[in-house]
Order: sequence, then C-alpha cells, then structure tokens
Amino acid sequence: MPRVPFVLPLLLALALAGCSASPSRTAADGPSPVSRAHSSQKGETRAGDYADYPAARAMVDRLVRREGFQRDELSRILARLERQQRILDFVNRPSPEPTGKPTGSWTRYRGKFLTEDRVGAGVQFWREHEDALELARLRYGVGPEYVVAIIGVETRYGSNMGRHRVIDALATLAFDFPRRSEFFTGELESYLVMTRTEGLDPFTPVGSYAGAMGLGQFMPSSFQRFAVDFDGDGRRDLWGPADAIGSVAHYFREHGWRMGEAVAVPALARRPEAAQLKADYTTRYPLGELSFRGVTPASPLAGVEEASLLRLDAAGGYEYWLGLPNFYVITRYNHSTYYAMAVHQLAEALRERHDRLFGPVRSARGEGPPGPAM
Ligand SMILES: [Ca+2]
Repeated sequence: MPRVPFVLPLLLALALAGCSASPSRTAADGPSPVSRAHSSQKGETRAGDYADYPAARAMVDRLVRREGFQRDELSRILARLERQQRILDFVNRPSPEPTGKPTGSWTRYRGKFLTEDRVGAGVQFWREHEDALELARLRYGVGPEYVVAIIGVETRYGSNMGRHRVIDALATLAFDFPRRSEFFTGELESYLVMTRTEGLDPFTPVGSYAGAMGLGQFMPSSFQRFAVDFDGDGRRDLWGPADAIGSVAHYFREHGWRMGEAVAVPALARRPEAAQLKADYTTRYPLGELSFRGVTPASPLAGVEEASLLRLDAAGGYEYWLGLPNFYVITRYNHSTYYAMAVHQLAEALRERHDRLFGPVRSARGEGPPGPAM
C-alpha cells in the first residue's frame, strides 16, 4: 500500500484479513459489538467514540483553519466514528521474539503469493486490462508485470480489498495507537480531504485495517500525491482498475523506477561469515567488498558497482540475493525485503506465463521508449 510506510509486516496483515469475517458495516447498523463492549466497560454514553478526544478536536481545528472545512460538518463526522478494538488488539499484540536461527520464514511467505492460482489470475487480469497497462508502460516506464504483481500481492487483483470502514480504521489508529498517532492523524486528515475532493461519503469506503484503499491499497496521503485519473472520467478512483494501474505505475516512476533495469539477482555466499553481514534492502555494499567477503552474483552484473545484500530465511538454509535500485523502489511501496522479493518473483512468473501463452507482446521487461509525462 503506498502507503505506505506500513507499520506491520504484510504477513500479519494477511493474518488479520483472514480473521476479519465481519461484513462491512454502515453507520445505520449502530455500534459494532466491539465498540459497544468497549463503551460499556467504561460506562460511557455513545456519541461517537472520539467526539471528546482532545486530539480529535485539535484535528478539527486544523482542518477548519488549513483546509477550509466547516466545523459543524466535521463535528457530525466525529460523532459517528467508531473505535475498532479488534484493530487495536491486532496492532498491539506482541511480535515473536527473533530466534537468530533459520526458521524458513521466507519459504512460508513466498508460498502465500507464488501460487498457481495467483499467477493464473494475474495473467487474466493482465489480459483484461492490457490497454491501461500498456499506457502505463508508455507514460511511466513501468513494465506491466510489476504493476500486476503489486496489485496481485496487495489485493489478489482486487478480490480482497479489505473490509474495515476506512474512516474508523484511521481514527482508531490516529487516536488510540500512540506509537503511530502522528502518521495516522495525517492520514485521517488526508482522507477527509480526499473524500471531499472526490465527492465521496467518508463513511462509505472500506479498506485494510490500516486504512489502505483499493486495488493497490493506497493510503490517503499517497492518493493525494500519486493517484491519477487514468481513464479520463474526471475522477481518481482507487477502486477502478484503470486508475489503480496508472496510480501504481506513477508511484513507481516517482520513486525512481528505472525502466528495463534488473531488480535483484541471486548471489552465492561461499563462506559462513556471510550469515553475519548486515543484510536487508537498506544496506549498500560495493560489489568488490562483497566479493572479498565471499559473496558474488550468480551471474555477471554489468555496470553495477554496489548493491543491497538480501538474506532470505528459506527452508533448508539462507538464500542470498543482491538488490538493485529497482528493488529499493518496490520497498517504497511496503518497507519489507520479503514483500519486495515476493513482488519481484511474482512479476517474473507473470511475465514468463504471459509470454509463453501470448508471446512477448510489444516489449520485454518493461523496455521501451518513455512517454510524455502527464
Ligand atoms: Ca478515473
């Protein structure tokens, strides 16, 4: 989700999505069982769970002052917000202690995304939206396989876009999750601006537990900065495939995607000391230093002088890769080595399957002339 500085590993998000069985609700449904339980514990009378929160009132002041909102309009919205205790329970639960030993976590993570089902559905999505994907390639210089892979990992091509009412999710994390309150308060403000701009009822959209929306799971601030109206209907609609495709490609371009360049290459680690080297998408090693430490690319890397060292905790032992600038771009979507590698490997599987079935249409690996900027 651009997100998307996402606060938790996607795997945990998936776990929550999996246990989120309740259908999306509307305000007319009344308080959720969770909110009601919370309110009765504190003996409160419900008038919106956040109507009297100082932080919520301060947000109203800012939106009135900076964005020209009507105060009474915002007060009516505050009066309908519902705390989502389930989200708080999820984000506050203890994370597992790192053991420092291989656990095969990458193999399990990869297995969720690199499935026959997800590759097949991705190629179908690609065919259905070929025109928009081709336009995105020309305009932003991002190959279709990476746009499709992002949408595939985020929402399985739009089939699982989340069931949480976005405004409640954002308010809950803004006002009841201190560690990230600044971030989510900003997102809630961006959301209210977005729904006003787009003419949406702020209580209608549903998304992830963190307020990520649509096929590409954009956070509201990313909507403001990177969403595009790609089908020309005058609206930026994250739930519409064409706008989602254009917006994901635009996000990549703005974060420095380099058309046609490699993303990551497998590496060989010839000495056990490799396990001691710091390894994740933020690292930068000159290839000469890595070679000195026994880590070399499995195939020649022309024109590359430095790379990130990536260590994947695969069943059967660590797997090493070298991450290139495009790999880092994928992590701007979700700050996780595993996430970016799953996107990369799904993209490669999609490209291979697509080209085998339909031929390498137009260009391979997103290569081609850059189009005019929007
Ligand atoms: Ca549109």
